[in-house]
Amino acid sequence: MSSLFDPIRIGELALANRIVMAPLTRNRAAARQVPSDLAVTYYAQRASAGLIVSEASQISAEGQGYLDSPGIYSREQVAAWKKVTEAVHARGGKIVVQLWHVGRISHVSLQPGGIAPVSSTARRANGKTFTRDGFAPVSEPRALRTDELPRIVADYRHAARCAMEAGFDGVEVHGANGYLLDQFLRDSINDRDDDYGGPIANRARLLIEVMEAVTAEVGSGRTGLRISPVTPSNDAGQDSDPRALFDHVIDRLAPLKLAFLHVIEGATGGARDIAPFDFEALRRRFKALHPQGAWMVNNGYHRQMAIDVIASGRADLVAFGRPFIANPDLVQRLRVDAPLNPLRTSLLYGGGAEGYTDYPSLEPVGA
Ligand code: 8OZ
Repeated sequence: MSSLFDPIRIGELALANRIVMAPLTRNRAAARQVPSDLAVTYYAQRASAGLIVSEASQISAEGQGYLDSPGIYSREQVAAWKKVTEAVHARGGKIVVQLWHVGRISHVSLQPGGIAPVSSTARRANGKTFTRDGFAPVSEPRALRTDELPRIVADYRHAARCAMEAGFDGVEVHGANGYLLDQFLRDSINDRDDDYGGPIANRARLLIEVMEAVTAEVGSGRTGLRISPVTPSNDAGQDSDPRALFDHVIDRLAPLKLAFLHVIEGATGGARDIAPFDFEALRRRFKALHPQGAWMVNNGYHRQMAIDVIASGRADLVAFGRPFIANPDLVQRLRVDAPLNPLRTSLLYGGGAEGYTDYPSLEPVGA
């Protein structure tokens, strides 16, 4: 029987345990979307995770949708991320960067030149984002032309190359939560009539092209993908047949031999049973077609659920989000069944050290 606390090898990565720090948006980047020195401390404090997936980091200036989220496309960003990866590695941890393009979940004030954000569609999402002037409704997007999509794929590939230069152990492509790739996947959003809209094979095309480009750049054994088959966040609605959609994605990804698939069960940060979906059937299909790939689960796991899901073989890795914000030594606390620090939710997004690097460990870090 496997234990949550046992080491595991996934692709090229040897992990000390099966506990993953989930990607967590914190909106504390400095000017020009450069990770701050506080981020170095924050990630280093959490390096006992078997694997850290960094906060979502935009692949291009156009990919940004929230104030002060970091990027992974400029020299300056790469140099700053290098300090993060070195600090995590110095403490024996592993870290991949999450590659993000928000698509239509953005605001003109966050876009280069103040122009419309891009998407699969020209229809605006019903939602808000956080800008320099506070919360604002997201802007009306411009539908990407077919001939622009190779440039989007190239932007992912460029960001993947930057990730390797920054010393990351790999990358996770953000295919979830109603952002650009999900805006192509779901027929609740994608209203295109070109080769990237309509049937499932067309809606999945951009994601597959992105995964091919990213794996070509960093290697399959260092690449993962995050999906959220039924998460309605960011006005994503529900696809008419998420089972068929994600079966197709899993089938098409098989030749790429990914290191892991990261699956959000239910609504991220919300109910696990938001909409009916047979995650276990998806897992079995993944395992049949991707024998080398790790199945990473996420959303609302507490200690016993995580121990049980690993022991039963229904997952290889468990990603914790909010518990990792409030508990830098979450692995140790889970190991000894210690109480967890409460999360200060008012300090999640933006600001400085408070609510970021000041959560206490059981033992002083480094002791
Ligand atoms: C919370 C706030 C802003 C962005 C996601 C990247 O849901 C996010 C995100 C979460 O995937």
